[in-house]
Amino acid sequence: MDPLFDTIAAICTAPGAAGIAVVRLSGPGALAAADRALRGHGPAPSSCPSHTVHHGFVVSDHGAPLDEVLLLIMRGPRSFTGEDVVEFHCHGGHMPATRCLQRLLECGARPAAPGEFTRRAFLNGRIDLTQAEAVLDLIRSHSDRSADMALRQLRGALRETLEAARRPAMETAAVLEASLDFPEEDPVPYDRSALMTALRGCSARCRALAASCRQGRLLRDGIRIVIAGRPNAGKSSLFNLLVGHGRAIVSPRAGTTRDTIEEWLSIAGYPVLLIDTAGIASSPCEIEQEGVRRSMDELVSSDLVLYVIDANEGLQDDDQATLRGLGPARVLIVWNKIDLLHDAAPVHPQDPWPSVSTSCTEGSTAEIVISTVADLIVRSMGAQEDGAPAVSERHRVLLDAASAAFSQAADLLGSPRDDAPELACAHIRDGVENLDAVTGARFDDDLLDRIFSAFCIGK
Ligand SMILES: Nc1nc2c(ncn2[C@@H]2O[C@H](COP(=O)(O)OP(=O)(O)OP(=O)(O)O)[C@@H](O)[C@H]2O)c(=O)[nH]1
Ligand SMILES: [Mg+2]
Repeated sequence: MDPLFDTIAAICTAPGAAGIAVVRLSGPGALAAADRALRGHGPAPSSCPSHTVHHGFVVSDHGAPLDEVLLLIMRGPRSFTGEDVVEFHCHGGHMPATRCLQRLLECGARPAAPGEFTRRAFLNGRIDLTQAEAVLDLIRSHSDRSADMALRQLRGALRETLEAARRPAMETAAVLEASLDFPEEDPVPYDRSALMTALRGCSARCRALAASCRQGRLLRDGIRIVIAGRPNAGKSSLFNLLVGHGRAIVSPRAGTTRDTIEEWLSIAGYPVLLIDTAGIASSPCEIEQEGVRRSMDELVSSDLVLYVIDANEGLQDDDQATLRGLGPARVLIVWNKIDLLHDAAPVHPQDPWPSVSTSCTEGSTAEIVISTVADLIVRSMGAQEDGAPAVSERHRVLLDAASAAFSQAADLLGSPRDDAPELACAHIRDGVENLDAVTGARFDDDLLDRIFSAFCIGK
């Protein structure tokens, strides 16, 4: 049977104890399977209108009740996948949903592959590829801003922005093609410089959109902020202060933290993966050496570094050596333990790094650190128009290619070559094809497999 036309089922909710669990069915046999599996009070699901809710029991082949459920019926094409969809709202936890799913598989459905519901929504034209990708971004979002970005993309913001580059490119190609199609007739006059301006505009739009990839990465994957410094500087104390609970062990013994410790948090609405690391110092202990190696790895892949220094000890040669390897733009020096200073907090106007003074044992200064980090994040994200899409790496590659193609087409139109319009057309078509690959107007199975394999089962 064509895999697009069979009926699939999966548990859509996360495993574990919860109020309810949802099992979803999609496909032409969804209502028939529901008819067999449900014993309700009214007519069979297949006789019920779309977008209605029903109460009943999922029952075994012999009529034994397996769970009490609410059933939602959404007939295609007005459903997420575009096909007939039936959702069973079971009791939460592992067993009720598993028993319900098992029964639906006995009644003619097969287990859904990861992302298969969303894949069907795309193949049935309910959403484009950027919207399908946004579903995954939304599920994975760790902060307000990432969720907002995903939701905008889900509502078609990226497709609309792309269309603003695609439309003028298509119009330009149409003008050129009209002049090429009827060479024996009087050539259709056109304004070459206007076409060149339009193409340069398309190229610039694609380039600008591609440049939002860094913001997109930070919003999707989170901003990696690494807390580093010499042993005992108070790194784990700062980590605990920022995450709001005693996640990492703190002790007066130098070398307490060895493994890196990660925790998600949201700062200024941005998703942050905060990472505590082992103190950086030379040590004869193999385990501590491994800890330092891991700290150095984290520094390399970090977006921002909170470099903690005990203000009573000041900046040492070891600190200088570590800091030298990091660009000042992504470092914030945290002068810690200022409660122990006899004099006022030290000022280091000659240091290239921004800094903040704090005491991790006196929670009142935590706000200053958080607001300084928030400023740094906002600055490092760079200016972005409110509501503008922020693209992924997959989109960036295609947008860069489209930008180059439109720019080459414009250059050709400016050249005296006889075949310039023909070649320019080929480049425009190439650019448009790249834009179509972003939205999925053009796709192959490999691309879909790559995108949807990242999804969970049930989405
Ligand atoms: N007085 C004072 N003590 C602090 C402050 N911050 C941390 N400490 C103390 O300093 C000691 C070391 O703190 P940690 O947070 O474990 O330091 P660390 O940098 O993570 O140490 P390692 O994991 O061993 O590298 C602990 O006894 C903390 O209570 C502070 O602001 N003021
Ligand atoms: Mg520590």
